[in-house]
Amino acid sequence: MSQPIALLSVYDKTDLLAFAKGLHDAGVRLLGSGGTAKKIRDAGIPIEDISDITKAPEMLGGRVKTLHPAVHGGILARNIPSDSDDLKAQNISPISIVVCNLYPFSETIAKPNCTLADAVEEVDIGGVTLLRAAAKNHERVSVLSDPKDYTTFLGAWKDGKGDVGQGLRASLALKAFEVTAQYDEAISGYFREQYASAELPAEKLAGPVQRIALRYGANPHQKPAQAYVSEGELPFKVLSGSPGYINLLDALNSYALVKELQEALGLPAAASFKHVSPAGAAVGVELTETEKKVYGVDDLKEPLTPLASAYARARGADRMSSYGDFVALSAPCDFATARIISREVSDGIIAPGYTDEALDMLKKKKAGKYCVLQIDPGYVPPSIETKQVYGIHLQQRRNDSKIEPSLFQNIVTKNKELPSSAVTDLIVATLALKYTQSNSVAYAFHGSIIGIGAGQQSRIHCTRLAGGKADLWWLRHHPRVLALPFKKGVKRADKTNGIDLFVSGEVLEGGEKEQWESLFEGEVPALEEEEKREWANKLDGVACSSDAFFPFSDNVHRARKSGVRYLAAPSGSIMDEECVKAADEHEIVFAHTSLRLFHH
Ligand code: 93A
Repeated sequence: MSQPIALLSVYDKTDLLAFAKGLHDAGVRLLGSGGTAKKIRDAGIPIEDISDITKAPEMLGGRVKTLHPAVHGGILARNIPSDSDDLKAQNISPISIVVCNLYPFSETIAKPNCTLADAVEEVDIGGVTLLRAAAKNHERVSVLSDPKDYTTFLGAWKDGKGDVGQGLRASLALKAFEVTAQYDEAISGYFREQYASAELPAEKLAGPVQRIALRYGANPHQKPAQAYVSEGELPFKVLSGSPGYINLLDALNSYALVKELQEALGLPAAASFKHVSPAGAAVGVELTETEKKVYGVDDLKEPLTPLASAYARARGADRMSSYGDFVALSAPCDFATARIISREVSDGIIAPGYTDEALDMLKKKKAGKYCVLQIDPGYVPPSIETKQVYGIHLQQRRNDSKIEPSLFQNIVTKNKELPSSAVTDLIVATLALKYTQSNSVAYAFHGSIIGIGAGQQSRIHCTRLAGGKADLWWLRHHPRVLALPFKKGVKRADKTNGIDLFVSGEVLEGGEKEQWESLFEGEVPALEEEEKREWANKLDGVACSSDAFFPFSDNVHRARKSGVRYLAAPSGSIMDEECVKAADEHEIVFAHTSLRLFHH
């Protein structure tokens, strides 16, 4: 057998001499690129220059050192007759070991004075090629990309008399692949930032738009910020305004929700998002005259289209939370829907399209700064999603579970009567949870979320929070609320606030009390506890869903207080039986879904 050959080309020369000596002592012939060979030779260890085998000098100031068929033929040749013949014909010797680490690209660009030219020179070409070629051919070749592996490798080489074994070659190859992947990511990230700069609006970039610069991240001091896809183009266009980081989190989560709602129920759907959870979500179920009043759309001249009904419901269920919302629509935005949005304080919208007149109206909002995004309804996100937290990549299969009527078939209570309207509400509640920060519990009625408890660590707090919101929503239907004598000219947002203070029974004093009273013609006596209780008893048929099992029956009892008759949650708690018993006590229909829906 001919003498094994190791090719060494390293930027980081940590522990290089000891390793080179070890290899030489083990009978390995050494080849090195310029600086690497010099260092080893200067230490008295025999090594040849790569240029001795390529018969070509390093050139272009070091840009071409190892890029040569004599090198890559030697690395990539398999142990098969045709490859051996090719090597023989070209007088090339096979290489068994590649030792290489790369120019420090990330460290260079992190320096405050790094210029574009500095960065360009740090893009390692030959080293990446060495690593990838050797990793590709790991069936025969060992690739060392990290000085920390030198000692283990040398030990294995000696023990195996020149064969370190397939297991070690495979793990070294994987490491090399990871190194080149990270290296490429750092390079593309840097150039993305340089060449798709903030001054260049997304629409004006040549070719498909892969990236948009964002004003800032979650907070104004978090700059730079961007949104991009690593392949293809972004599935949405910015028609107006300039989205921020949280706008996009809202837009992408809320669109996913409305798209699924429409698919599941065959009705146009809308959502009103705040801080990456729905404040409201609904499908286009027609509104009663009372509901129109409660949702603040009774004065609209335009008849409500199904899409407009969906948004009126989504926006109107919790008007306090929806203030400054991000809107998502499952169908192209029509004039009636745009008209509702135009009167509200809102941050932006995402929809698969806009009629001309709807777009004109939306573009005028916020003095032209309203964010209008158009998403490709045919877009299918990748099945694997990755995010980075504190420097660590976390990867998972996307939550592609389908929320459909069959999910609620396993009814575990005595009462098993689940009408189709309740199935619709359970789908609305459950789908909303799929896109709500966990823990979460949602109540739904008439195709609309009426209360949602998001992001609480304790489930009962979610159930109470959502129930409390549902209670306020219901109190807003109280005849005394509908007849509140607001003065002419009181702004919509002030009315919303005034009603919220009235129904929540907040005790007002001093200036706040005066201000509240100034909204009305004449005196407005408070809603008495007894009146509230009586009214609460009139609500029935509400659906409630939970993103994970109920750990205690208190959740079931609490839900009933807000008119819940239909309940859905995964099973799995040791208290399941207690929860079912509580549901039976209230004649609730309880479906065990066996589907957990945490969302973070
Ligand atoms: O500029 S390069 O991309 N061109 C090459 O052909 C090449 N081959 C190896 N840089 C190249 N290398 C890199 O040189 C290696 O990745 C290593 O980081 C460095 C070692 O250079 P030297 O042996 O001259 O110190």
